[in-house]
Amino acid sequence: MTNDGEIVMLFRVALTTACLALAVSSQALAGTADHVHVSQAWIRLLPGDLPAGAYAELANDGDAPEVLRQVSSPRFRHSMLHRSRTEGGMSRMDMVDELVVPAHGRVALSPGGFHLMLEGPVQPLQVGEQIPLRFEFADGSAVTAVFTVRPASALGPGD
Ligand SMILES: [Cu+2]
Repeated sequence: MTNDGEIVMLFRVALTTACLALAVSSQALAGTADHVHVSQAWIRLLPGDLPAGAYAELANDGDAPEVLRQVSSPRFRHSMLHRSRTEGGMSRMDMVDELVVPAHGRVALSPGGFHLMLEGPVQPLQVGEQIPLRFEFADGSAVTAVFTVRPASALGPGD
């Protein structure tokens, strides 16, 4: 004897399970940017209310380019992507909308080039502190890296 109600019920359970699996896998896709590795990460602490520059090396070991769209930190009210350039002997900075980390390539955030500009610290920073910065990419993935606070005289991550 067939029980139609039971079959419908089983079908519903299967459908719910399929939906759950789909939700979980899309969440995994939008999760950690596993292909992007951040190293040599440091922040140059400037006196007073001056914004701090943040520098690092981004490496992408994936087969597709990763497009950096946004950076944020719980320690700063504003985090921006900038690019320095020299124009008529003057150093200038432009806002940048995105930064492409090529497939199997790397990009340096460095003084004088692409860099992050951190403004409005929630509380004063101390040299030696470790500050988390979250990098968000166009595909919805993100990666958090820890930056070491270095003095204004620092030239690199550990000079
Ligand atoms: Cu800047």
